[in-house]
Amino acid sequence: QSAKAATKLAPTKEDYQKVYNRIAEIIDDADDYDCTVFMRLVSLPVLMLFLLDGSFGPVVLRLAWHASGTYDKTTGTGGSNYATMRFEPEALHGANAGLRVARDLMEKVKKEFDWISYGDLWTLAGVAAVQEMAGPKVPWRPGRIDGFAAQATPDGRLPDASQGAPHIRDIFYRMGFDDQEIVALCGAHALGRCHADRSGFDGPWTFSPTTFSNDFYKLLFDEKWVWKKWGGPKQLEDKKTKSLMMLPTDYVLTQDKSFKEYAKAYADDADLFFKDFSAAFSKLLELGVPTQQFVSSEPWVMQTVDEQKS
Ligand code: CCH
Repeated sequence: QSAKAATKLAPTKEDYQKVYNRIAEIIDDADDYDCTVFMRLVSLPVLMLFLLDGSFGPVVLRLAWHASGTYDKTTGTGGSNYATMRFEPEALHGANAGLRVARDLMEKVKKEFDWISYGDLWTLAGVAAVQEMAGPKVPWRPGRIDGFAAQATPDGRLPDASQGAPHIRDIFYRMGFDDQEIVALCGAHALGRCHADRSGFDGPWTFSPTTFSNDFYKLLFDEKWVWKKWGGPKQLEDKKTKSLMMLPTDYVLTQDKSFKEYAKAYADDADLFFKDFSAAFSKLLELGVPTQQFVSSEPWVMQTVDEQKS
């Protein structure tokens, strides 16, 4: 009895690896998933979305980012600690449109591993999404606690894609990032796509939206980008195939002198991008978490599903 209670109090790295594995299963193998369980877990429209997007990885990664990117270093509020996106009105903030899909998927994991906090679960899911989609290892450690609705953050802390360099700097400097880290983080747009019914924007950034790569930067420089003629918000499309998109904030990475220098370096060197993305993303996921809450002094490196097979 007491040994069991002790395990419950202090889950080990192996326990978190089990959670990681379950997340990986859900984001990668939905088509292998027992359909009846799956249908109870998500609705038919969500299942359709999976089939369209090919993976839940990108939307789960976006959940981890939006749960963390509310941090304000001046007041010490926001960030991943309290998982306040569970509460309204934060859940309904425009920037979080569509993330219900990801939160509902994670709810299934939470039911199976009820000892994990939502903040740890969502950030670990971001790590699993990056690693399972062939990205770099992202050091991560648990320790976030569940908070209350009163700790939810005001609207407007996440970036607005229709704006320019001053806005991006305002938002990311507030979190404590510099230009290099901003550019590295935005490379996550190699993954996933915009959904007209969520953000108003439409389309993927790359031809391989379920594989982590530096293609986002390569395409930014290699393709000719023109404003898309359509009724939706201002976005760019590649002149050649018209099948890819860039947000105004993405395009700014090639226009602003300081951003451009880093974007070019990442277009030329995938290893450098992987290294810098890993460091910046790991930092992002810890924003707002008091150091003494972490269970380990050093972040852990979780194993991919493939590594565990060999
Ligand atoms: Fe992002 N992002 N993002 N983004 N994002 C969108 C989708 C994804 C901005 C705007 C948007 C980061 C930075 C920024 C992902 C990861 C990151 C969408 C479309 C918009 C709009 C949402 C939709 O319609 O579904 C802006 C603006 C910025 C910075 O200025 C950062 C940082 C990260 C992660 C580290 C991922 C992944 C997606 C794809 C989601 C999906 O469902 O496919």
